[in-house]
Formats: sequence, C-alpha cells, structure tokens
Amino acid sequence: MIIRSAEFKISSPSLKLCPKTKLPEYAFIGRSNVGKSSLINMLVNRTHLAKTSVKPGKTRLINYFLINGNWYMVDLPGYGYASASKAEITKWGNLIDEYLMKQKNLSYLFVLVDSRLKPQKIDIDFINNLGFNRIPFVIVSTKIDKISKLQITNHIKLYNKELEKTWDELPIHLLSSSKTSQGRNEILNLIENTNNEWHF
Ligand SMILES: Nc1nc2c(ncn2[C@@H]2O[C@H](COP(=O)(O)OP(=O)(O)OP(=O)(O)O)[C@@H](O)[C@H]2O)c(=O)[nH]1
Ligand SMILES: [Mg+2]
Repeated sequence: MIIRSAEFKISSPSLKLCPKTKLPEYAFIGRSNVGKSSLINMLVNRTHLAKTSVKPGKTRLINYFLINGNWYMVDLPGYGYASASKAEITKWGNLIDEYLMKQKNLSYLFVLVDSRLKPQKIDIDFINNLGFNRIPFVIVSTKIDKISKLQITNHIKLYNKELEKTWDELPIHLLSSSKTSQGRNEILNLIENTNNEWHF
C-alpha cells in the first residue's frame, strides 16, 4: 500500500471524544517503550508524526491518525510502566479497556512485544484476555535490528510454546524494526487486505 497522507487528528482522554466514523482503525498496544509510536512513524514514513521517547510512558492518551483519508492508526498508551503512579496506571488501564471493549471500528489490534525478551507474563496475560474478549489481533515483535537471526527464531519458538497452552490456532506473529523498516510491507499488506474487506 502506498501511504499518500498521514494526518494527526486528536489526542483523546476518553473514547467519547474519539472520532465518530465508520472507517476501519488499527491500534498499537504493548508495554511502555516497546516501540508503538516508532512503528507508526515507520509505517507512514514520517519521523515525528507520533511522539516517541527513550523514556517509557510517553504516550498517555488515545492518538488518532487518519491515513490516506480512509482509515485510522491509533497510538495507545503502554501498559506495565512500573514508574508511573498508581493513579496514572489505573487511568491508562481504564482508558485502554474502554477503547478495546467498546470501539466497534477496531479492525486489528497490533500487540507489540520486545523481540529481545522471552515471553513476559504481562504480555501473555494481555494476549489471552484478547482471546476471551474476541478482539482481533496480531503480535508484532519489535526492535529486531537489535538481535541475531538465531535469537529471532528462538524468540518465536518460545512464544509459540507459551501460546500453544491456550490457543488451538496460533495468532499471526510478525517481526518489525523501526530502524530498518523490516516488517513494513507485511503490516501494510495486512491492513490493506483488511480494509478491502471492510463494509462501510
Ligand atoms: N533499535 C530500535 N529502537 C527502537 C525501535 N522501535 C523503537 N525504538 C526505540 O525505543 C524507544 C521507545 O520507542 P517509542 O516508540 O516511544 O515506544 P512506545 O511503545 O510508543 O512508548 P510509550 O509511548 O512510552 O508507551 C525509543 O528510544 C525508540 O527510538 C526499533 O525497531 N529498533
Ligand atoms: Mg508511544
């Protein structure tokens, strides 16, 4: 898919204030600092559309970006940011839950996990909950420029082993690097194919 335009729309503190449209949307979630905002920038070929930071806890609201005038990318706050206050963690958690449970236009949720880490309980619990709630998702392992091919293979094997405990059919698992743009075509193809099936 060719990205012709990418426009920031709104940073919303609640689902109520999010755009009310029938357009398909694709949201990015995962632990703080996993690379959600960087991945969005990489996909749309823009360095500063979504705000990134070396410090976790940068994205705190629901950020909407209108792409090619007919679908949305949604940048969500991260989960599992230990240094945030209890009140903030609860607020972000509620915001994420509200979005995931009620946003009907959500076509796919991209769940980002760090390719350098073995499966983390917080990510596996989150993924399993998506299954219970029937939320369509794919897993994306980020920052693969930082590890070797062998480590990538082992990482995927460990995830498959963990997910086989609860899933009959394994979820789609893609790889990405915001530094080398690896994974860009696969992710954009998935979005394009899903958009083509979307009934407006
Ligand atoms: N080497 C490398 N670094 C990355 C990659 N993706 C993100 N980073 C770095 O990781 C840090 C966090 O990236 P963000 O995109 O801000 O992460 P986030 O998940 O949006 O973080 P929060 O908004 O705080 O939840 C930044 O320093 C990025 O430059 C990647 O694919 N490769
Ligand atoms: Mg972010």
